[in-house]
Amino acid sequence: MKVNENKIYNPEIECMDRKDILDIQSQRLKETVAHVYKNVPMYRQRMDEAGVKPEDIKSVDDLHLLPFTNKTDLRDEFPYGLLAVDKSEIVRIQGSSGTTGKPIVSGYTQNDVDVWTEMVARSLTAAGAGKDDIVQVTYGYGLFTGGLGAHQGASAVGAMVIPMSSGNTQRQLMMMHDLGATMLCCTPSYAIFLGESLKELGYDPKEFKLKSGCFGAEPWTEEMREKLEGLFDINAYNIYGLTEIAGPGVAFECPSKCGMHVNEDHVIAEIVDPKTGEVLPYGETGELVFTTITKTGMPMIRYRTHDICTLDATPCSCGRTHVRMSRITGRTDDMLIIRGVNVFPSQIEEVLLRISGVSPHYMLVVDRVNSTDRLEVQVELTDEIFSDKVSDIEKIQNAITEQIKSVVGIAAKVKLVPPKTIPRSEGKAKRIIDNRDLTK
Ligand code: DLL
Repeated sequence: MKVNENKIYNPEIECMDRKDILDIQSQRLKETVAHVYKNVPMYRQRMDEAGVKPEDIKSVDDLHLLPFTNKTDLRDEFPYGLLAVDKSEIVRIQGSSGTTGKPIVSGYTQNDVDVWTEMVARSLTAAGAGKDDIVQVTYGYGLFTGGLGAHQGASAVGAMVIPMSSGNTQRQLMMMHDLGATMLCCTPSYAIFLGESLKELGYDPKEFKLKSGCFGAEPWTEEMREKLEGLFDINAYNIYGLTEIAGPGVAFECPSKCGMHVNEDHVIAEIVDPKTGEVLPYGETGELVFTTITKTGMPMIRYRTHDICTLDATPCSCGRTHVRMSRITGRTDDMLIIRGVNVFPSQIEEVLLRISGVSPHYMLVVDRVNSTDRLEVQVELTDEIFSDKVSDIEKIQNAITEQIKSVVGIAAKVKLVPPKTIPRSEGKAKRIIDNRDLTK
């Protein structure tokens, strides 16, 4: 594996004394709270209901007084209700799939794009990128933050960017080989697929110049890291983020590979008990909650990510002082991430309700085959259709497959099953069988 010499993009900030980080956070938190209270009706109303005024927030220690924000708030206020500035100040919209057909969107001012770019630049630098590097961006470009986010960060470090976007494995490998890409940015599962396709397509791994990769947008494991590092002879780093907060780069791994440093001068991370909302001490497992403290367009106050992890503020051997978050080990809601795409069972349900001949009883079965996620949607036929011609049933199958592709954005295998064969549950319906092991 190639050596990574631990370059730091912004050492003054990234290696700052923890006391100074907390001072910066306190100052910026106060400004952000005043900004949203003045400009966003939802935040003002929530704070009024909770009996908290902006003046009550004197430091990070008072953060817990503020009410939480949820994905449903973004949906309810879609698309512009949470903007804290005039729409004319917004220079970009990015999004991800929401709990219904509507995406979750976030508006960015130029300041927000710049802050996000700096976060990704820090991440790519930690993974070894610099001016001499050639960064192949294989995250999707578009509303999804992966492509443009990685692109901006790579440009900021002065690297040469190959803006491939996702898909077309043969072409990805050809460009990587011919242009001599030194860094790959994509989902870990697709990276493994690329690595495995390499030999099948007759390439010799030694002919590639790749030295590292920044992989994220979906949960992955140490086992997958080992596999990736072996396939390409690279260092594989984890990068985390979410649209609501910025995109990739909210947290990133350094060469020590022991947790992801959260960019604490831009966001405050907390871990809370998912049931009670009580703040938990560092080291305990719970739900990750973020508050943005430099975002101006659509600031997020105590945003519940639903991602489960731990935080660690002990010193890191790389010299960076920002708190580290562990790998994501699960979700507190029913969101699945399949090949980097966020999928909610309610989206599938929405599709099924529109198609006649099928019942609303379904099961999502997720497997990881050769490191690639596969989704099978089992759907019950109604009694009336079950006795119909095979060609009619095929039509239904195709319609569901197409609709899932268009609404959810991923290809799923649809399996139609006879009436009353999907187990009924007495309480909350069990809709997901996830056979992937994300704990290792
Ligand atoms: O996935 C942003 C991103 C792009 C991150 C490229 C890293 C690389 P969303 O589409 O809004 O944004 O999905 C956010 O994805 O709440 C996590 O559940 C999951 N996620 C993102 N990164 C990781 C990671 C992008 N490294 C949701 N490990 C988050 C585990 C991740 N889960």
